[in-house]
Amino acid sequence: MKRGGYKEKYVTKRGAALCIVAFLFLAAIATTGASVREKMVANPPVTILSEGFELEWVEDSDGDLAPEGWEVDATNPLDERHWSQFDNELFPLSHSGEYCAGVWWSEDEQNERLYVELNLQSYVDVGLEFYSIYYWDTAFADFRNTVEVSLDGGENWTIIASLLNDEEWELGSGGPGGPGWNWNEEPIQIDLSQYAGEPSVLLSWHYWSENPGEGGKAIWMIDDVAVTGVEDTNPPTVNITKPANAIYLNDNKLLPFLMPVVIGSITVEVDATDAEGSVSYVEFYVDDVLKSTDTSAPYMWLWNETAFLKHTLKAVAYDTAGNNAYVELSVWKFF
Ligand SMILES: [Ca+2]
Ligand SMILES: [Ca+2]
Ligand SMILES: [Ca+2]
Repeated sequence: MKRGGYKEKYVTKRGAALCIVAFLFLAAIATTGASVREKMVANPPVTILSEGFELEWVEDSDGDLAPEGWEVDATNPLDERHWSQFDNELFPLSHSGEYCAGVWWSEDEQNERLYVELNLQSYVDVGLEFYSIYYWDTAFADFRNTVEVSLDGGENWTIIASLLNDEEWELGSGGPGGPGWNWNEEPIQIDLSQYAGEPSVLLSWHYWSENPGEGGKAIWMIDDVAVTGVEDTNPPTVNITKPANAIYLNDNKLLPFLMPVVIGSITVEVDATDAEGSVSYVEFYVDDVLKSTDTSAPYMWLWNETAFLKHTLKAVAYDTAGNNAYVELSVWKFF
């Protein structure tokens, strides 16, 4: 009887285990997981900013005259030694039209900035082009004509081109200015792609000296500023890498299985990449209820809520342009 009792118990346990396995097998047939992908579309470049300085300048946020929507930061005591609108009636300095933007030199301090805000959130392959008049001869060692970028609203600026100091920009044969001048002969072309995806990029033309208190040594004119970019319309690619088709016990993979079976808590891991643009964040859902958002790779969420039976795990990846893609996975969860 003793032996029979043991056997009976054993059979019952084995039967129950078989039942669960059979149940899971049947469930596996109904389980689907699919990654939604769209075909990559290559878009032509579009104009993000175009400025020929032909319209009358208006007051900026603190009363300086600037092109509409632009800002001028001024140091020199004289308004006409700040960045200003230059008329060809004085001297033909524009690249096209009647006007350009420029700074005239002064004996007094000049730390003169002209800048505009760009929203590059939806773009990739961003490029800047403008025409310019400047004296690149190395005689003025301390003097700077720099193109700069700020990502923190103007607190910190990064020089992306130093026209008087980088050999790369020793352009032009002089025009009416003579040798050492670039006189609107070739466009200045600067790649801004490293700032693609950024919602607020300040782009500045900065006329200044390494010696505080000094004025500039030569005029600097710019015209026909153009910023172009390619619109990112391609969503990221997203995959749930954990849980995979396996049985997990308290976040540890026990053995491969036909589908994900999770006993206890699990760290859900998602791989999200973007062939065009960059991934901004990943959302984690269980049965269409948002559980967590991760803004930096590796994208993870600890699913430690008690749950039983079949649930739909969904990960949605967004790029900086707002394009998104999702992947769904049926997961059997116990405890
Ligand atoms: Ca112009
Ligand atoms: Ca101002
Ligand atoms: Ca994208």
